Amino acid sequence: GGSGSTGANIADAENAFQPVAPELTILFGSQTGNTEELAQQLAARAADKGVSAKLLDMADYKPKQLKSEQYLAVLASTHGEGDPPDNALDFHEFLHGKKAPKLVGLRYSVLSLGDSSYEHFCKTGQDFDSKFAALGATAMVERVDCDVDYEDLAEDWINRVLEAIVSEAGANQPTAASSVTAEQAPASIYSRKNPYTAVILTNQLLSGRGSDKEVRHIELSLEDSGLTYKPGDAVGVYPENNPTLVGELLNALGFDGEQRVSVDECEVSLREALAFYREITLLTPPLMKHWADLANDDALNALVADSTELRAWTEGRDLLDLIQAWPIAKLAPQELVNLLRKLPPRLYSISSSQTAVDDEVHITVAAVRYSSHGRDREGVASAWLSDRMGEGDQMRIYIDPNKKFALPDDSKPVIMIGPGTGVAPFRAFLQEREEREAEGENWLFFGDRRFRSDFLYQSEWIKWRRDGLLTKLDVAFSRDQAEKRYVQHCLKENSADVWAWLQRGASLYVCGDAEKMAPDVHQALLDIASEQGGLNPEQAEDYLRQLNRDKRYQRDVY
Ligand code: 2AM
Repeated sequence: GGSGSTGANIADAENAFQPVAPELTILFGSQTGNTEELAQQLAARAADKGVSAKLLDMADYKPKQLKSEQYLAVLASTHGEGDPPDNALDFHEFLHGKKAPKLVGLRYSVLSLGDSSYEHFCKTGQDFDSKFAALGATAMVERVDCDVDYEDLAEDWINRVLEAIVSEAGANQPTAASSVTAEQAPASIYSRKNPYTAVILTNQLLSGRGSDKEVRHIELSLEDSGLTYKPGDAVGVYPENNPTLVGELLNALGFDGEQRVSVDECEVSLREALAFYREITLLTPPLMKHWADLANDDALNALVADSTELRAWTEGRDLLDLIQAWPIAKLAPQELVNLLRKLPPRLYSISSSQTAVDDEVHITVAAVRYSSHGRDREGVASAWLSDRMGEGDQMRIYIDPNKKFALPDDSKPVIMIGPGTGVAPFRAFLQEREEREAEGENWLFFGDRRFRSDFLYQSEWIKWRRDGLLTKLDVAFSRDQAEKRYVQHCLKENSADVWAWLQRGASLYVCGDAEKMAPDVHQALLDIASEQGGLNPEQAEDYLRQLNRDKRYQRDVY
């Protein structure tokens, strides 16, 4: 070497006296990628602090290794009825099974992500935490449960975990970043924290005359943003609350909206805070409890003490209802702002392929409108995009990558199930496969209410069907006949073919409604596995679970 032998000897001597870097294993259980991103942040910061970090997807972790871990950080999100994300299922099951080892000596900490408006808020993280404790491990930092505005709490948890390790194991030289298996940072400077201001190029009605729905096709410019995306990724959108509703709120509070308040270390008017920065359309249990503390009213105290009653009352109501039902005398503007959650960005599955549309990104948005408790209500972002945003307007966005919903190799067949706006990512899939001249077969199952008004992107599917990119196209229009007909009925009518495609290595993709459609489609797939593959119910479940592990059964449901 050029530096000479003396230098090398000194370096060796120094190394000999250096303490061994503490070892931290970081596991993430993530459906949409938020916990994965936080896990990567932890890994990067660990390296800076001289902690040797190993970052792993829970699905790739051999749980038998648990016994030899020194420090363990677990980041997990919760879905649906308190369910773990798909990639956390096996690890979760292992820990709760008979083979889980004693973990005395292990130092761990859990970060859970969730949404406090759901009943089983952060349940997966809580499961891990209590299980580790029960197995004898010690929490180095107490578990933190994060709501949808998770950034600050998560950042604080990351700092405290690293401080705990460093103070216990002693300070160290920064370790090489190579100990981190995280993917390289994205090329763009724009992110969830620092969104890009995009211009709307197109905002047009996609659903036809006579539809009971209002679905729009929106094209945004990514010009000069450096943002890149893959089929299956989503766009995060920062919306604005309805200004009329904000006005009504200010009225009910007796404020003119000009009061200065601080949000995220910035000073804005109360009107701006309520319009852009705070959630005003959802009443979460934590908000209700804080409100009850301030209102000091017997009826409200009784309501928040009973979670079933509380859920029943808050369902379909918003902040204006709360203020009208239980006004708080002398509530200061800043106090009000502090009580409310941050207005979280909304995610929309991308309906274009960047290979095909270059510096554009397309989304497909259904306006959410309903009436409850005597007042018309709307979904914050979808109504804003439908009613108040037009061509030339600007909006703040970022790309939310989704590694859990990605095309397989070009040669592999894909079966896509996407009723309603769930079809969006499959337009991206087909655009991409067309550009790449991918030879793998493509089969789309689409469903919606009526053929005449709701066949979203009809001409594109027909063209692709005609030129052969789309090998098969099956549609279910639920309200065109007396009996309801759904995508799962199409699937079952095609049992033999679906099974044959799976035998040939096809991957299954499901996008759309999580509450009813996805479980019904799952059941149809189980039935097909039983009927065509001769599997009993348990084997059929195992079969789908294995497909999921092999990344051949991927869902983007919400
Ligand atoms: P419906 O509204 O007529 O009941 C897109 O929203 C399509 O999904 C609509 O045709 C809707 O039908 C249908 N849908 C409703 N519930 C469903 C379910 N459980 N499984 C599959 N599709 C469903």
